[in-house]
Amino acid sequence: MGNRHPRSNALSLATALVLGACAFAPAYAGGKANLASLEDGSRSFGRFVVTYRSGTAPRRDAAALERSLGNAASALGLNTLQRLRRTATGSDVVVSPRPLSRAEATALLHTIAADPNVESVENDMRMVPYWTPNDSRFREQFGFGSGAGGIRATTAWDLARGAGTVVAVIDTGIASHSDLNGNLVGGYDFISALSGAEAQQFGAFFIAADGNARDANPADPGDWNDNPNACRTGNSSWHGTHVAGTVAAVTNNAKGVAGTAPAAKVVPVRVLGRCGGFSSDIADAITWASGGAVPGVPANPNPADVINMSLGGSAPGACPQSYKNAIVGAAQRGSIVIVAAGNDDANASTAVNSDGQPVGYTMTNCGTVISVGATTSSGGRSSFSNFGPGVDIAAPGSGILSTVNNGLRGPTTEAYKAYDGTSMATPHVAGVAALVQSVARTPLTQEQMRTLLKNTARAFPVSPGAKPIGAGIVNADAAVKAAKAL
Ligand SMILES: [Ca+2]
Ligand SMILES: [Ca+2]
Ligand SMILES: [Ca+2]
Repeated sequence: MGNRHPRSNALSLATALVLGACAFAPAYAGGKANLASLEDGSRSFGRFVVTYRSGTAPRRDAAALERSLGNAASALGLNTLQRLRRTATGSDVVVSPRPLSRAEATALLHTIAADPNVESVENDMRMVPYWTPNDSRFREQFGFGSGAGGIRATTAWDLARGAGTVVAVIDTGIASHSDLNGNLVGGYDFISALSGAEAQQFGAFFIAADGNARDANPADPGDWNDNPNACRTGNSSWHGTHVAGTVAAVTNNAKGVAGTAPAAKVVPVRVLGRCGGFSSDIADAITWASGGAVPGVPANPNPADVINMSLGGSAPGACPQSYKNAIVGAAQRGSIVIVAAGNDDANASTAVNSDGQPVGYTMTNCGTVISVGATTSSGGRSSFSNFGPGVDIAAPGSGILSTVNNGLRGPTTEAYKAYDGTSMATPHVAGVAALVQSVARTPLTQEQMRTLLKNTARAFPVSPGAKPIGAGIVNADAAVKAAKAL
């Protein structure tokens, strides 16, 4: 909304220049009184900027100026108009003795403009900041800004911040973080117990790592692995905490990072543990997150407007039927399902599996999902990002700062770290979808959301060339404006 202000100022300046050039033009009050300057969102008016023609008495002489202002004031029944100061460019800032209504201010502008010595007069317009949160590390979050790689969230936040929406983050669970906890609600841990044979091989709670099966506590106990026979070894990732922070870190708290949808709530749903997680658990999590019934699990009291899945197969593979069914059900219940395209620099739709079949990557190949590729701070494709016709849209995924934990194994102290991945791109789009739903008169369906996000996407500043990653970079500002216009 603030965009309009500099433009109308530019127009009034142009008008003033034209009038200044036509020194012998007849007095034309309508043109000299900048009535558009009253459109600054104010309910009352009290400060005006008058510019007297160069060389005229009021421009030269304080007493003449006082007379000119005094005449205008008395014509409107005001005691006086006081000059506050002269600006660097020779205009005078004047104040009325009391707040004026729009009609009174309009009359005042006309009256002052009727003085042939006056070149222009306008309301001293109030500019507003494009809301930029005060989070201490916000300036490191290029992904939210208006630069080449940014999603234009800072301008979108003037119109929508996601209030009233819920984003389910189906991931590794959540670590306590003071820059995130305030935006978390509910949650569940869907990692089920291993079978007897599996438990014998890896230990009963190998994947879960929290000492039990499914439970109501989605806390992330860490997903470190030091068993090379099980999967790749490594320290805990705190992946779900990072993703959740990008969706809705506590924002404008003078601390840490901002989130894409600062007023949205995140439901953490734990499905990934040590060495990942099973599709059967993830399918149940999708159903539950969207408000569907899962046997043995209490209903989700916070059904998701948007489901973020920054996860997928580690190699090409056909979409499991359990996913397809769960995703169709989620869409029917009104949840927008947004997934990561994957990080293998491969075609997410046609990459071949070990049998040579062109199956692509799960989740992109799961039908109605909105699949997200990753871009860098300059708006080019992240070198790792999967691509292809199944990728709908892109978002920042290289060097994304968000909330994590310092623990190499279990959780210790909270931290912020920059991660790379389509996992980091996806929550930018999920957050934008939450912004959209928060202002839409009627919540968009999955297909309506896909269409809106693609139609409003920003053209890639750097072409992804032969490795397409969708319609463009998600544009929060344009998406929100389009949603409000529906
Ligand atoms: Ca558990
Ligand atoms: Ca648990
Ligand atoms: Ca913050």
